[in-house]
Parts: sequence; C-alpha cells; structure tokens
Amino acid sequence: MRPVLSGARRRSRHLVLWTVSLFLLTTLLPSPARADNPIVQTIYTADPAPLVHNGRLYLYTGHDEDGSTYFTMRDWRVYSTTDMANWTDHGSPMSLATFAWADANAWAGHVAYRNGKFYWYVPVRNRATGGMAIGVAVGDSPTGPFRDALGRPLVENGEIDPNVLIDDDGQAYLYWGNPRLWYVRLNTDMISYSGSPTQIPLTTAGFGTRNGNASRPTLYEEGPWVFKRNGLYYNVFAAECCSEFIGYSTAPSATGPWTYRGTVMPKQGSSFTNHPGIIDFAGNSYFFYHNGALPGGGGYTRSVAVERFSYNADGTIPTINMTTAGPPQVGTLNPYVRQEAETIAWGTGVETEPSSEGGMNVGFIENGDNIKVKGVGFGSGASSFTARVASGTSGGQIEVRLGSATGTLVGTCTVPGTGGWQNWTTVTCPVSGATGTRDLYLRFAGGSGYLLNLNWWQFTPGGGSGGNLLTNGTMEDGTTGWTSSGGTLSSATDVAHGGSRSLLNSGRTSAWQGPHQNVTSSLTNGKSYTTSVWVRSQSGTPSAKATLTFTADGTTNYVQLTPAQTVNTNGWTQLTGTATVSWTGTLTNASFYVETAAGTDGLYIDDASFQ
Ligand code: FUB
Repeated sequence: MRPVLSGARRRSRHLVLWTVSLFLLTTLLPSPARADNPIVQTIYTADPAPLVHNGRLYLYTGHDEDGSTYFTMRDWRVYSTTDMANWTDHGSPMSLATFAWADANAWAGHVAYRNGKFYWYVPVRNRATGGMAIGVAVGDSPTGPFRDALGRPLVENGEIDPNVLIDDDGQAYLYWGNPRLWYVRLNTDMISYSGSPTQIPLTTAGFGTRNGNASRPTLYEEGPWVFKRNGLYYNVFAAECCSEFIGYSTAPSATGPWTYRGTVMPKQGSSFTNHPGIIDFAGNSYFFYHNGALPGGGGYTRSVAVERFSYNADGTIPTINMTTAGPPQVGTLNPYVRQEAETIAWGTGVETEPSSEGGMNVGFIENGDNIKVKGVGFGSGASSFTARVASGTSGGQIEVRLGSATGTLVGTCTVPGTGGWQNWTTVTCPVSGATGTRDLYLRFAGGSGYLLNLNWWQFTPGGGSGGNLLTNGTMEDGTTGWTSSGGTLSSATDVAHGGSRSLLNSGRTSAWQGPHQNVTSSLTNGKSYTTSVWVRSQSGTPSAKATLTFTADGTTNYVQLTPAQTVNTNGWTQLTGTATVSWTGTLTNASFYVETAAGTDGLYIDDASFQ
C-alpha cells in the first residue's frame, strides 16, 4: 500500500523545496537539465562509499533528512550503476532499526566484500552508553537485506567513520576515528578482531599541519578512506574543520608510517563537511564526495557526487574540483531490455518508494515531472514503448521525448486508473523517430495531484528495416536462437548483465569459435548496422569482438561489427560499433557471432542487439 498520508506530507515538503528552488536551480546550476551531479535528486544523501562487484558499481550513502539542522540521519541507502551516468535506486536496506542497541546517528559507513558476503560497517550512537560505536551488518547481496552481525558494537571508543582495507595477504584492517585515527586487525570472519585498537600517530609529517588549533595540530579530521594501489597505501580523509577539504597521505604498509601528500579536493560546495570515496571501475578512477548542491542543500542537507580522474604518473592524486557535469558515460543504456524506472540520470519532481513487485518504483509523479535517462542506444529505431504502471487516481500520460523534457515527442502512452498505487498494469504505445544514441526523457502529463507510478519500462525495436535482428538477444529464453561454432553453449544463471540469464560458450578450442546466430533472412544489402553486445570471459582477459560472416556467390566474407575490446572475468564489457554490410550476388549463410582475437577462454554474452 502506498503510504498516502506520509507520502503527501513528504511530498508537500518536496513541493516547497522544488518550487522555491526551481528558480535557484535555473540560476545557480549552469545547465540543470544536463547535469549529472549530484547523483541522487530524490533525497539528500551523504558520505559516499563505492564498491565494485560483478561489473556494477554500488554506492552506499547516508541519508540527510529533509530540513535537517544537525546530522539527522536514520537510514542508509544503496544506488548502483554500470555506466556512471544512470543510477539505479535500491532503496534503504539498512537503518538504525537494524541495530537494536543503537538509537541515533546513522553516519558514514563502508561496505567490504569477503567470502560471498557483504559487511557494512557504520558508526551509530549506542543507546546504553550514549557514545558513538562501530556496528557491523552482514548481507548476502550488495543490496541487502542486511542484518546486525553481532547484536552489539564491534568496537566502541566514541569515534566514527569506519573504513576497511583487505590487504593482498588477506589481512583486513578496520580504520576509523574523529578526532583520533585508529586501526585494528579484523579476523577473516570480518566481525571480530585480534589485538587491541591501535592509535595511528597523528604527526604533522604524516597528516599535515593545521594552523591555530593546539588540540588538533594535524589536518586529519575524519572519514579515512584507505586503499592500496601499485603497492602504495593511500589514506584519503576529510581535512581541517570547518569547512573541510579532502587531503591524503601515503604509506609503505597498511599500518604506516604515513606521509602527508596534499589536497585532493579543495574546500568548495556549500557543505562544511566533505567525505571521500575512491574506486576504479571499467578502466577509470573515480572520486566520490558530497556537497550541498541540491536545492535546499547545505551542511546538513548534503548530496553525493562523483568525478572521474587519472592518477599522476608518479602515483600522486591530482587536485579534483566539483562539477555539475560529472563523469562521461561508459557505453550506452540498452532500451530493448527491461529498465527499472528508478534508473535515472536526473529526476525532476519525482520520488522513489518500495514497489509491491520488488525493488523500487518511481512515484509521487505530478504534471510536468520528468526523468532523464542518459545515452540511450536506440540504434536504427524503436517501434513501441512499454511501461509497467499503476495509478490510484485516473492516471495520465507518459510522454516519450528525446534530448530534453520539451524535446522531440516520439510517443505518448496513456496510463489509466488501476484502482491503486500498487495495482500494476502494462501499457504499450507506438514510437516513431527514436534512433541513434539519445538522452531519453519520460515526461509525465495530466491533471492536478498525483498521476501515476512507474515500475519499469522497455522499448521494442522496430520491425522490418529497423529493430534488433537477433532473436533472444536478452538471453532470457535460454539458448533459443543461438548456436556455437565450437565448444558448449549453455544458458548461464551465475552471471547476467540484465535480467537473470546470460549465454555461455565454454570449451572453445579456437579463437574464432563463439556464440552464433543466423541472420541471413534479415539482412539488407548496403545497410549500416549498429551492434551492441555485453561480454565477459570465463577466464583470462581475451580481446573480444563481434563479427558478421556471410557467403555471397560462393565467397565467404567477414565484417568486423565492433572494435575488439579486452574483456575480463569480473564484469561486463560492452562491444559496440556500426558497420555497413554489402555484397554482390546471392547471399547465403549470414551469421552474427562473438569471437576473440586469440585464445580459447570461455565467453559469456548478454543483451545483444544487431540492428
Ligand atoms: O554524516 C555524518 C558525518 O558527517 C560523517 O560521519 C562524517 O564523515 C561527516 O561527513
């Protein structure tokens, strides 16, 4: 059931927020419709902690309550992305209620993965002592649910901001502290430790010099983010107060000695705190932080954001400034597989809530609200748009637009009243003119009040001259439509790019062997085809590419459909490209396939389109 009353109350605050701030948004942010920072627009978020798992980047955050005048934080949130531009909202799988012994301050946490489990370390206030303690929750998936692993604090000394490093030798360290800085060696169970918490000496050589504060002579303030890169240990932390900037130190071991190296991010962004998180993903390095950039934002109403950066050749970190543009998108978003409505680059006026169908849905939608989904790869065209919708009133319209919220209208779906905000139905409408790679805007129109809820959407490729020529490109129908030129073909459920299945070609004995699909009857002579296919290896790091082979008048031809790209076992790599296919004479035996430049590593493929 939709929480009508609390939703209405919640929304009225947002209404004020959004109305008051629309003017600010247009005047203060250079290009609000195009901005990708902050990452989340539906609520205030703080204290980012990224984790990469199975080819997705998960972002764990705190949640500043609307209108806060202190660090009023009661739950934590999870978001994820595969492209650094569109973020999926996974809701709140952990709150103060997870820790029966805690009564306040759901502050800055960190998630570590070990032995198939996810461990979320957080600072919370211990009801019994009134002091800050570190709790640990455990979950079987990156999006939870999470349960208190101990039923009591893991460690308690009144200090905050836990962060975990698992060193190459398997030893895990828990770091935390404000005003001091501590570490303790975690046991392999990740929920107990050996020895006593050890204080890291806060020397000015190690952590810089803070002027004019005798009780805190070094720059270290809070929020340690410790990681290892090329044999060097980095501690990136919130420095000085207040305002904070982000500084960092390096060390030859996990336990020091630390040497102060300088500024990562200067003081900026209208929040007097900042909080770092650094991670590599899809071949790039990313710096996460928070600021007060959303309308109504400030020191207690913060928002997480991200920038891409490159380490200097000597391993030092360059100075990084906050931007509203954020990082470039990695690849494109496939509109021909089911996409969650809560996968958003920028939402205007909308909120999210748990869906009765699982996951989250977009809700509290009113006339003029819209969702931007960035870099959608329509290829040679979509023929229809399908949406999973509900409405407790009389519904409204979903306008399918390209480029901006007032951009080209390529389709309109009418949503009826469904008798309840969680009574779901599926609507489909024709689409014309959605081609190439475009920013998609779903704009909602109707009367006054709430119009509809949206759970997911999906485009159908155009038929005939357009659309995906591949049968079962999502691999959700097992091996249907696919054969292999060598080895064994199977439907895999252990990894999937979208949905719950991918296609595995194991036991390859030649580089040219891979999953094939016959497309002879669908090809048009002289036509340009766009390919997108997600690939990961079963072993090794082979270079993979999509190829079309065909025979015309007895001669066999090969067209490279995508550039070759290195793929790996940890995540999905998108092969994408456009190539013209032409022949002379009679066409026979045209086959789309994925192969490697060399080697026989098994290949997983998923979400393939050739159109
Ligand atoms: O969000 C509450 C506190 O503010 C965090 O624990 C600190 O790192 C600072 O960001």
